[in-house]
Amino acid sequence: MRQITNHMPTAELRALDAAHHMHPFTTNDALAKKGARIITRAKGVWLTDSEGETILDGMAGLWCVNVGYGREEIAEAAARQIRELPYYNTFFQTSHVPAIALAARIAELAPGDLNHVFFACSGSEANDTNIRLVRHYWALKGQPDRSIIIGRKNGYHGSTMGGASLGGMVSMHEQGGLPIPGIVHIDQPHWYLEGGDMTPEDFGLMRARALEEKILELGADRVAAFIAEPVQGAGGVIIPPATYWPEIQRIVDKYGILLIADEVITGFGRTGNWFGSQTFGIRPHIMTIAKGLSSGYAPIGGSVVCDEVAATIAQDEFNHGYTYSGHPVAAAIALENLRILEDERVIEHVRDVAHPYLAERWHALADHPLVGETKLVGLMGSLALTPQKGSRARFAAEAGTAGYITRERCFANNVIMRHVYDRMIISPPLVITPGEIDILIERATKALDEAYGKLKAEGLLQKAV
Ligand code: PXG
Repeated sequence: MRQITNHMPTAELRALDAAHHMHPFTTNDALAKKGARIITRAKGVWLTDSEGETILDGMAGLWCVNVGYGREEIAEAAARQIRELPYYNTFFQTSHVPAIALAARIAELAPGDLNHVFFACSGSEANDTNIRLVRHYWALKGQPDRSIIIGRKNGYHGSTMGGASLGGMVSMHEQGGLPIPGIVHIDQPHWYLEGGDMTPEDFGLMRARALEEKILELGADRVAAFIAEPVQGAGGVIIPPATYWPEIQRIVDKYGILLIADEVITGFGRTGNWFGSQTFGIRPHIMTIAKGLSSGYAPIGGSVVCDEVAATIAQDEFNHGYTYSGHPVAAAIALENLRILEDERVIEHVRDVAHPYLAERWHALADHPLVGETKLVGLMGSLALTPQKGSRARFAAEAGTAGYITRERCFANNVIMRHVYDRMIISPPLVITPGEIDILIERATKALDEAYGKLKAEGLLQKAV
């Protein structure tokens, strides 16, 4: 077998990557011409690429590496578990210690009576589980017609048939025959782009009441559940107005529909509490978890289910599961990750140190000529790029043009900050220090300066009419 290693020339690795590796969410022909940036190792908040450049990872991988890269304790926990029991299933009346311990630990950490965990390998799979789980729940309650699930436009719940259907990404629905039947979407609480002349508070109430309107339109006895992210992540770090979640909670309570909080990004410290539901005062019946559960060190996710729903499901065989549900190595990794989060008081660090410091520096970017607003909760933040300050105007250029140019300047300046259309987003590892935040802001500012210069030179600072 041919050895392909970290020490090969970048060009060779790129050529092999282009020849054989199909990248997710990528125009692979264009990437093949340009060549992927090849990441070879990482430590803390720092990535190293095949050219030896060090890059500050402002996205914690893909919103997941909460404890930072290179944790020896997690490597040891994985190795120990592989030696002891690398795999066994939990289907046929068997169990194993890592799955038991992880489920029990999640039940301790999760709010309210969310005491039961159904394991999956990713957020997408967990949301597919949720679709089947809530529909089966209502069938067992003698209400099989309660099968419709309401999601939100520009929400993100994964990329499987079910996950992408729950999500409201138009570009995903356009491919592959989505959404699947029985899933509908309401408008999102995105005040900056859609709030018009309304105050954020009034707008938040209006967008929450869209749920009530949809329930009444469909008939409450046909609605199984509402699913939403406490803060939309992939949609652009859209933090809803303060009025939004209390009104949503009132509506789901009133009509007795299940509330699924998709905590795949907001879970495990990202918003300054263990879960985003705590930050926003939400009482979900089910939480979707993944990403920060293992800090990305292993693919694992799950549905955290409240007592009543779990008790109902328990009456019957639930014909659902994955070969790797509760995989022992992934579970051992997740347990060690949760131990680190607790023992090193990482969530307290977010709340008391990193968030306050980042908030000061992030919101100062609002003075930049290219920045229309800045938002931050815990350690997830966004800023809107603007062609005209003070106006909340969109760019005349195709949505995402300014964002892409800015992202390219970030990449060139060795800081990872993503763009969602013309919004820039960050979600750094939770262990980031004030000194590293200074470097993040320094590089982001330089990237914004360069992007502003380029947009100006190319006549792209025009607002849409
Ligand atoms: N729910 C939420 C809220 C997510 O953010 C998923 C479910 C799906 O998880 P898996 O593990 O199946 O990917 C996610 C994933 C992006 C981006 O571009 C975001 C995600 C995944 C890939 C890209 O911001 N979030």
